[in-house]
Amino acid sequence: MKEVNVAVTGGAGQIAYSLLPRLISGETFGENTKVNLRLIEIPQVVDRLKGTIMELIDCGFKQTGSLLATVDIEEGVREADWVLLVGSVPRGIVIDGKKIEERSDLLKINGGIFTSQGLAIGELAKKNAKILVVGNPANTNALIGRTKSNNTSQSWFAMTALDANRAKAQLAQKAGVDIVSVTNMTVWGNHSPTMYPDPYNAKIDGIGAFETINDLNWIENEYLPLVQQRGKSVIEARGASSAASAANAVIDTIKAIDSPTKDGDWFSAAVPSDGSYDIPKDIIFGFPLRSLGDGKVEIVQDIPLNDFAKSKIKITTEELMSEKEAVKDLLY
Ligand code: NAX
Repeated sequence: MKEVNVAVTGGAGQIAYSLLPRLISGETFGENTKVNLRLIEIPQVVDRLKGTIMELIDCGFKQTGSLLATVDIEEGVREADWVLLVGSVPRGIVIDGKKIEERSDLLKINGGIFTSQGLAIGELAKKNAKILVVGNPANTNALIGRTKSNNTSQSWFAMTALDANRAKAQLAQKAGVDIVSVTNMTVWGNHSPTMYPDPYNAKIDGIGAFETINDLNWIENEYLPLVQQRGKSVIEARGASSAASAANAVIDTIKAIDSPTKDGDWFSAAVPSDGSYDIPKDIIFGFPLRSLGDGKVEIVQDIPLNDFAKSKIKITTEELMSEKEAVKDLLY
């Protein structure tokens, strides 16, 4: 069997609980790949991972390789093929007697975490390692981590696949079709409420979703908020943030990156901007992507953007630039 080394931070969190069994079941990396899992946590909760590891063993998957729990990021990411940065410090946590509510404070606290993680990944993970940032604020955490890694042979992504799946699901429901009929979904920009899930270039059974739905008011005034606020709606209904769907989106992203994209389609993730679509270089921006299946991922070019799209993309770009400004002390 082939082997793949996968490091996961936030291993004791709720997304990880849904994610980990699916990483070692053959579903994500294939039936004939053994998965060596390194779970990384903070000292306060690392002991809980012993229980998680017992459960992973008890799943009895033949693809399960070695299982390790550690507080040491360097041990966790050494020789990693994939690094899934799921852990982060949530909004509302109390640190040194102060409740962290402001996005700028959250950016700085997580910035510190992603600094040390980026350094370790750049130095110790494999040369062609792929890094997927899930922990929020995901795009800017990825910007910090990538900058600190100082290793451009590795590929950094921030996750927007959950937003894309939500965006597809809403279009499918509105059109009364199965979700697999919806293709070519792009989530432009930031994984935040400013994201722009693009209904003008998405397709339903190969035809423009906009034409099929034929309801401008719904598209521009109802659809976007539905997708942008879906995470909040899940929290209100469930009393906890999205976990199973977030784990599923991690798996979708890994598979989308690792296998060739179907002809004519694309997938969504945030990657370092190369200036495409006039997005400032190097910010981690949600683009339409195609995988060649050999580890290379390209930004799909020449997708038409109307004035509505341009105005939305401007808002999310400005937000990412202001996040970059807030952490500029960490970007060297
Ligand atoms: P949980 O709070 O359940 O778990 C987070 C875990 O990370 C905790 O166990 C914590 O101890 C750990 N952690 C914190 N700092 C760490 C560090 N320095 N090293 C290793 N582990 C560390 O959160 P969960 O619901 O699992 O969500 C994880 C992250 O995903 C959050 O930041 C959340 O906002 C983000 N999300 C991102 C999504 C996306 O689409 N990009 C969607 C879902 C989710 O909201």
